[in-house]
Amino acid sequence: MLRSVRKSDKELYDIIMREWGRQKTGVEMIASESYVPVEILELQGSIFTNKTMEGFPGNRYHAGYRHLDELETLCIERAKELFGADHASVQPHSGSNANQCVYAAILKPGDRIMGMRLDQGGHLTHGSKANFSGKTYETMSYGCSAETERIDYDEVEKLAMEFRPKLLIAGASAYPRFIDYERMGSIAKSAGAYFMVDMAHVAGLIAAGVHPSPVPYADFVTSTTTKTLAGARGGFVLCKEEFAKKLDKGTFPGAQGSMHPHIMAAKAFTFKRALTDEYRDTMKQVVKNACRLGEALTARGFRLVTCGTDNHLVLVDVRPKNITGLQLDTALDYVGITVNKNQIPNDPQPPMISSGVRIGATAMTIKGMKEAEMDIVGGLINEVAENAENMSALDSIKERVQELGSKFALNYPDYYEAE
Ligand code: DSN
Repeated sequence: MLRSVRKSDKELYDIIMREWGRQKTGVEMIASESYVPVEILELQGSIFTNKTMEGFPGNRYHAGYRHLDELETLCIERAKELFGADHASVQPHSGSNANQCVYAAILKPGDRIMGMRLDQGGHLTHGSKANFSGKTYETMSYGCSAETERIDYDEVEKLAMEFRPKLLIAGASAYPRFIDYERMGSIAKSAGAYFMVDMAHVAGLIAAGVHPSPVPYADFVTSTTTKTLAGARGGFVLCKEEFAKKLDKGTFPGAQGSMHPHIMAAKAFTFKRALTDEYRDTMKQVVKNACRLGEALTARGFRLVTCGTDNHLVLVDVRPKNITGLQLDTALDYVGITVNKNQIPNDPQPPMISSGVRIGATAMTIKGMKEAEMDIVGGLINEVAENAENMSALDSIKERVQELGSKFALNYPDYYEAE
């Protein structure tokens, strides 16, 4: 793989090889990242890249659709089987696009939507003023209780009954706890709203049965196939049968044009693989590892938002170490541990500085780390936090991170190595 690029565009080839070096032995702990199996890399580069197509199986706008119809039908069936859904749209290019497809299906500009506040763990596309969702729709946001740092469902209910959104959205990018989808669904019903769950972060945990599923309660469920699903870089939407036609229309021509069939093939592989025992065991280990990492950090004086986690990530208040999220994220990146700065609920710092970091266990669990390594990583993170401006200490920690990362190196047999 990449043999041709190496010959025809060395500059580009070299960038990819430098990134390969970083990924191969780095300690990757960004909560939205994972490592895909080599089949995903192959499928995303397949000859389906060449095909342009609009419409849906059996109803296309371009000729030459017979094999693409087979592919899309297979992908839809696999998504439905994995999540127990009535209907699936597998054309969305990303999680943001998946949300846009739902909005296009059921909303008009100016309609009201209500989602979780970005600075409390929500997502840009759930109504942030910086995003199309906050510019196109009238928005109201809910957040977490100041005391428990968990979603304040009573407040959600009060706000929803006052604001009467047309769409209530659950789902988050930086929330370490289960979300009560049943309660949110019943609030949406009382308020006369559609109910959408953006499960992008936890979709793999849901597929593996280690996290409650929103499918029985939500009218629409959106997701990426990356993150904990650890597959294609794309999106999809599930819905109840009664909304199938609306969703398809919202996807095309509502929000998107032609599809990306090469990515659709990789999505189909992602859904099949998520049914295997090996994948389920990995997801179980992801949650165990996130819990152990949280314990390791707490034991060393960090404070965890909500005091722990139910899923693949911990949200860490770094103020007990007298540093900011930005300082810790930068120092960790220097030693080879990749996380992201993240605001914590009611954060006094702006987003680009933040009082916290978000740390995910998915990628390193896929590389084979278990609880014992989470203890080691917790210790290394603490050493970095306590020596964030001491370059000689950071250089020595970097050597130990490289040694640890090398023991869990990424392995794509006959892929890059075969050059
Ligand atoms: N939503 C962003 C994140 O969680 O990192 C990107 O997927």
